[in-house]
Amino acid sequence: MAEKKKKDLDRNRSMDPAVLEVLANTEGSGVESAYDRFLNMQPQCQYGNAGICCTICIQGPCRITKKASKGICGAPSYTIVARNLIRAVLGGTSAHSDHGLHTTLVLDEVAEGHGGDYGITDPDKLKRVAERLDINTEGRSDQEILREVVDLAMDEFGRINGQYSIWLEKSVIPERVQKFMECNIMPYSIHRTIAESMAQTHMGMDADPVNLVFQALKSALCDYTGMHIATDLSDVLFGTPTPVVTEANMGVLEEKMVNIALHGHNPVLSEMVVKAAREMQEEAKEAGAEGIKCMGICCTGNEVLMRQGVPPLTNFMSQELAIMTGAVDAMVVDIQCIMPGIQAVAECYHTKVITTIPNVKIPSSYYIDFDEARAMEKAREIVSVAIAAFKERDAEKVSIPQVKSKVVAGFSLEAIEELLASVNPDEPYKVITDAIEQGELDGLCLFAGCNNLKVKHDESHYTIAVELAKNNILPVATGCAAGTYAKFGLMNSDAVEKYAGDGLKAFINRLDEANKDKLNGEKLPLIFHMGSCVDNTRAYDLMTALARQWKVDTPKVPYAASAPEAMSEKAVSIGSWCVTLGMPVHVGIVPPIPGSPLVDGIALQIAHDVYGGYFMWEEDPQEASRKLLAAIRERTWKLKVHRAAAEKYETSLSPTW
Ligand code: NFS
Ligand code: SF4
Repeated sequence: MAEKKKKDLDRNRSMDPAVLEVLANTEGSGVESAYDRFLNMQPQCQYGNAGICCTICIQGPCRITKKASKGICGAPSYTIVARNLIRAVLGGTSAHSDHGLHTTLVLDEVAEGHGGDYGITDPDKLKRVAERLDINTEGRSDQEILREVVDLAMDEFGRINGQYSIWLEKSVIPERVQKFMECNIMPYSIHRTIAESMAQTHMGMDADPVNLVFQALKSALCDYTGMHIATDLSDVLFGTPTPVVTEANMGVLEEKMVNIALHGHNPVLSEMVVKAAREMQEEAKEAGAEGIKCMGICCTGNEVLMRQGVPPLTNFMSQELAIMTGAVDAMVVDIQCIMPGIQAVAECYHTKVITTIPNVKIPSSYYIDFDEARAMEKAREIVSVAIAAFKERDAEKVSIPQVKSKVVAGFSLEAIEELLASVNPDEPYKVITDAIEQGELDGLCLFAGCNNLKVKHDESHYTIAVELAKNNILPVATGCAAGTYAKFGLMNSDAVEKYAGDGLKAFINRLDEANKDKLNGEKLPLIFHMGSCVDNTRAYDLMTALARQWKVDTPKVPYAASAPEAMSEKAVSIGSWCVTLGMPVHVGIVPPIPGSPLVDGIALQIAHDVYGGYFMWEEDPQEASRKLLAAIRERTWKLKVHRAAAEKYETSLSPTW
């Protein structure tokens, strides 16, 4: 049998031993997960895969074939691919900015004095955000500052024209804003851009692929803005993350406790459930449990890990398998990346799936409308359902894989800055730029994104990060990529010993040494967990900080991004703004673009000429590591050459490379 065929038939498509154990335990039980459905779905449609299937009007679907080189309306492949691409970006932009809007609206209530159980947890962050946005903080109360910050945030969604996005302008370096203005992709606001982009892709509207791609990038900048608002305001509401220590993977499930899995993305709900669970330990004991344990899946898991030290249970691909351990009493979900399949799996066990948001319901699930005005009351109701479910648990069906690893997480940009400031209080980021100039580090890489069974679950995340760490690239991670590293023990100091190249090891050891009184005896991890997917903005802020330190535009900073197992529309929009903001971006699943060599060429090459960032598609993790290393090292090399020349001739850095 051809190698590919064998791979396609393998149900055990994961590198995670806990996942393999659950799959083995449930083999033949009839409980179906994504690992089975993926096989049922083969072979997948190659037209869709290449992006050349159009369903934008109901004359379609139109597929580009040898016989039919254009859609019925005459749209060629480049129009179809570009329109599909922009719609994927809009899916991501809408999802992220709706999340940001939700956070904004909660803070709007706080600003009006009706926050209920919500309040300003981090007034210092509020001031930092306000100052960044040029909002006066002198002599004003937190409440007054918050009012103005929230008003501006609301404006970022609804502004019609006359003023370009302020949140975007103030979060990136001026050179980038100038670039966006020159290319006419600087947005007024999120909602306006989403509407104009949807209009642009209606049947019989824009057919020009370049115009469409530029509009996709403008939409992606709105994605960035919505995410930045979400991160900034979540920090104000719940605190800016600082280092925390816990464990990850299915071994965190406790046989004798009420296990609540928090799944989704928005901390507005999960923070409250964590709080309620802490308060309701007695109720759980009355029900015969030893207590209540919360644990996270996907990005709501990352949010409560970063701020509350809640252990990550698993990442996207294996969300159903968590239930198949028989030990999850309730899976509480908010928004995004929630497989509808969890309900059918839960019905084979005692697990209650609790949906909580009006636009995220799953038939037959338990729905508790999470009304923010009564947040704690609702959170307690949710925890009560979990406690009641615990009593129904079937001990025969419980089988918890004893697999877990220690995790040190909580690296917001502020937390990283503090670590660096222990070495250089005046210029913290110089600690990184010096390490790169002196050859200790070769650069940085952000690992982000989802899981996707088109490659083996977790394998690409793992392989590429380890390979880059060996080659002295400082790794940071978010989202389900971070989930992989947490599960596999790459987010603790043992991994530094095992995998870091000599330079990276020396760098981390120096930070450890300078911070030894601050980390409660802990040591720093190999990979720095910067948070959920909206927190990719934290990772980009790090790039901005390095660009400011070097006084160069971001495309000159040796910092790449990689989404080895990308899956969602959100990953498409994040990848697009990373490119627009100047990063080389590796994607390990080829997105539906190559059906138009023209659009593919824009993504892979032309983008580089215009924005400095560009995409690289590469499924093979070893090959991807080589490409990422080459992309980062090229920048490091150029930067060094130009800095040496500027020093020698006593001139400023040439802006033209
Ligand atoms: Ni990002 Fe986080 Fe995970 Fe992918 Fe989904 S949870 S927001 S989209 S699957 S990383
Ligand atoms: Fe076909 Fe054109 Fe309609 Fe798309 S918009 S489905 S290509 S006729």
